[in-house]
Amino acid sequence: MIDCIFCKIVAGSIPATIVGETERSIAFQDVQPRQPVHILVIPRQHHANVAELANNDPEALVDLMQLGSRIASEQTTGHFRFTFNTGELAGQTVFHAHGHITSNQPVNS
Ligand code: DGP
Repeated sequence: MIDCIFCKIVAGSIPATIVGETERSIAFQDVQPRQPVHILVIPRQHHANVAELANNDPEALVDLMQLGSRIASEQTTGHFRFTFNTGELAGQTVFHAHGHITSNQPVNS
């Protein structure tokens, strides 16, 4: 998608601090962290939200969850949230499916 900021991160045309990746998914630092750990995990392919991802490409969703769980185990003490804002009225502002990993328990705390 031409105007999708996360597609541009996937393409490498805008920078991001990437913390992990697979063939299907990328994890990177949120630009406006709300917790000491705040990572976004996205599918490389564009889907508007997690519900569409689940319906259209469930294997990609599993891959995203596995990558996110691995990053969370590396960066937190094992206490974290993994959330998907879905829809504008639920707070979604970027319409490329993404999970937020947030934690106030970074691994060195
Ligand atoms: P949501 O509100 O659930 O759609 O979350 C979108 C998140 O994306 C928000 O926490 C800020 C983050 N974000 C927006 N633009 C960029 C960007 O260009 N780079 C990075 N790393 N994060 C971004």
